[in-house]
Amino acid sequence: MKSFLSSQVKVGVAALFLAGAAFAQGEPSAEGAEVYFVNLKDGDTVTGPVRVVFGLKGMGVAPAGTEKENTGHHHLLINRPPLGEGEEGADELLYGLPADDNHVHFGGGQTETSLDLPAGTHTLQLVLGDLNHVPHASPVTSEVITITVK
Ligand SMILES: [Cu+2]
Repeated sequence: MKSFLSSQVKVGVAALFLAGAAFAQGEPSAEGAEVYFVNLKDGDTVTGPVRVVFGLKGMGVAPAGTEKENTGHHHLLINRPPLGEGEEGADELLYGLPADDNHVHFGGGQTETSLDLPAGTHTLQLVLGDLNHVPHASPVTSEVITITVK
């Protein structure tokens, strides 16, 4: 009997741990929220500099650090595997997006940008992040598009 109880306790602890891991993710997203490219689509060929306009439905844009439900700021993943995939994918979801050439933050609440991309093909994905730059739970992401710069 004693060992039965102790295994019940272990299951309880494991469940608590999993719940804790879930809390480490970003703020909740609004159901049905969508982020998308307004002026680009998969397969487009463009000339640089590349203007990229960010669209968002079902949530609002707010500068980084703003504590307000159902808001976030835009991030652009450039030449990266889709959010949550690849080597640092799990960390992106749990701890937030790094800031580097492949993860660009628009923490001021910007809704468009202009990119100086070299000629060739590039992938782009939009990801909404919460006040702490962590993707929402569930993440609000666009499709990954591939564009060619002439
Ligand atoms: Cu950010």
